[in-house]
Amino acid sequence: MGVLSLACTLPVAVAAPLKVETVASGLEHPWGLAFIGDGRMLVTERPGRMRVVAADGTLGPPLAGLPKVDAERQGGLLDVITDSAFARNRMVYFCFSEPGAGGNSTALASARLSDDASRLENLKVLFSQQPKIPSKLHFGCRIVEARDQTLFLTLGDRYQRKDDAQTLDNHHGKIVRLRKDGTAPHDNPFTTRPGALPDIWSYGHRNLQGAALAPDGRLWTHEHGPQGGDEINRPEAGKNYGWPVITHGENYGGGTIGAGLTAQVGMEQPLHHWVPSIAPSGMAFVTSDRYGKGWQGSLLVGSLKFQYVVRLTLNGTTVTQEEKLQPTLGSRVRDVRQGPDGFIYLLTDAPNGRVLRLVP
Ligand SMILES: [Ca+2]
Repeated sequence: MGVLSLACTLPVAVAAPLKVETVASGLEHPWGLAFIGDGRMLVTERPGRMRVVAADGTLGPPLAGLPKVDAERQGGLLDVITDSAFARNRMVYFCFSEPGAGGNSTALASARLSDDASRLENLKVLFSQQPKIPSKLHFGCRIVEARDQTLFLTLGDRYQRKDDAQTLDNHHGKIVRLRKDGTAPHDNPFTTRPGALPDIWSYGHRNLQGAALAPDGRLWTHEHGPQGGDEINRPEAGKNYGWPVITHGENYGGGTIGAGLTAQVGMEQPLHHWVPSIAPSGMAFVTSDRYGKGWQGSLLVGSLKFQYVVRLTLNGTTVTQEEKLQPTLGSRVRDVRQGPDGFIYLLTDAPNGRVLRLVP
């Protein structure tokens, strides 16, 4: 299989041949995928549905008990994860664009999957991004459970409010860290700063549609740049990731953003960036041995724009090699997950979206 490196400064990798299996189809713009045991998975569909997909690919009916979502453009029902103790408590967390006074914003909810897996019970909205504004763009919306059982939620800048990403009195362009009841942990970085929202973990982000916990337990994310400048970051407590003051991208159609800076004191550089943009969505670390030793510890990132998956080889926080796994999958990649069986699963973003499995 021919494989090209995207960044000419990195070595070109040779990918092992991969077979792409279709596990399920008929999903309308699926966005998030979570495994619930016995080969079954929960899949969200952006218009506002969540279903159980059986191991053989059979789609269950839409689950009852979901909240109303504002499903226009990029908004709708987005990510879903299971609780680390799902086998015991059947709890799930999901995020969505929540309608309300002023427009909409990203919200995080918890619920229990009923014993017969037909509905969500005891729905609680744990968190709503503030403020709500009339925008159909940049919801962010990936959820990661950390090892201390707090939840990270990524929040987009909502496009027209990008300058908000630099101030701490709002949730635009932020990552927040929450307890499972929605409250802010006392050891969050800004809990004692006057005027700052206590749930903020990091700021200066644009639109984060990928987040994953590394094998060492650290949070990694990626975010869409404007035109060019998609980034990989390892967001740390209280740090400023620069948007929109610094970026390796430019305005759509050309022209600098702000002063056109790519670096500034007090702002973090990305660990990796892409020019041109790949439009990243979905992210997973490979920990299984299904793909051989060379893949273990790699970071996989889906590309909406180029319809492939990128595998990044890491040495600590340094990206040492980049390869694209499939020349093209024929569809935009929305989510990337490693299943409990060790295989990599993808969601494709399409009116007839699919669950795919990569098999060596
Ligand atoms: Ca940045």
